Amino acid sequence: MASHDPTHYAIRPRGRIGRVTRRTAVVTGASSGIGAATARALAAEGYAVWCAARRSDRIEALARELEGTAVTCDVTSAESVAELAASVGDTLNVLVNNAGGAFGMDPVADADPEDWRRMFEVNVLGLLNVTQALLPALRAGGDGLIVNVGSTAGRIAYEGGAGYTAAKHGTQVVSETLRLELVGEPIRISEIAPGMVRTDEFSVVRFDGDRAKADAVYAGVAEPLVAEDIAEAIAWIATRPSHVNIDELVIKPRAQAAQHKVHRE
Ligand code: 8X3
Repeated sequence: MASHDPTHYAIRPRGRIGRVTRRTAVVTGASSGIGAATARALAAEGYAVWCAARRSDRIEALARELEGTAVTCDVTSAESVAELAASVGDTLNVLVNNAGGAFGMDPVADADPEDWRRMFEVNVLGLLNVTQALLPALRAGGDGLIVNVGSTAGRIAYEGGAGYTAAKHGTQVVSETLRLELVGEPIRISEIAPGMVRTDEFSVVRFDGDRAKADAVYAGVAEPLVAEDIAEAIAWIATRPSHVNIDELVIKPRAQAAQHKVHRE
């Protein structure tokens, strides 16, 4: 995907390669799935990408591939996030708050509060930590963009999903609030809300490694979305001209008309 504006990358340069300037991006949760695909998509658009995640081996391999920077980072740890901010330095153009996840699928009556705590920590408090730490650099960059990876789960409720849907509603509300609070500053706020995306880990993690339960989520669905579908949309958001704020983008596979209305063959 090419930028439609050849001057786009030249705004508030941070790094220089010869005479060419590069815009900068941070992607959290970059070790797999939507995060890794987004890091690749932004690098393909010419961004210098900081790949942040807990699993060092994965992000180091990705950073080598993209000629980016790997930062081992747990978004739920303030110290870890401070190290990410120190690595990024004084200016930043794009922050993709992608780190997140679902743990468990129990009804409210039986849910494990520890699962809920982890979901709130990574999907909401982690997003807060990283956003607070990198806002000064986004401001200083003069042309900042925050893309929060939410979910259709941040728009609706479904049985067994309350912990995750509550957390992703949190992602949505924080995005909306930030847009209000930062208006007038050179920072755009977008939220992308994917529906059914088949990645290597999301459902396997949700069901604590139970592959059969994870596979059942996608059973008979001809073409669930893949991570690259979401990554391309994020790269598109990032390459709009600076005055264009894509507030929110809900993306579902054609087979998913609504959360409960999924065509299975
Ligand atoms: C993932 C979408 O349907 O599993 O964010 O809640 S769903």
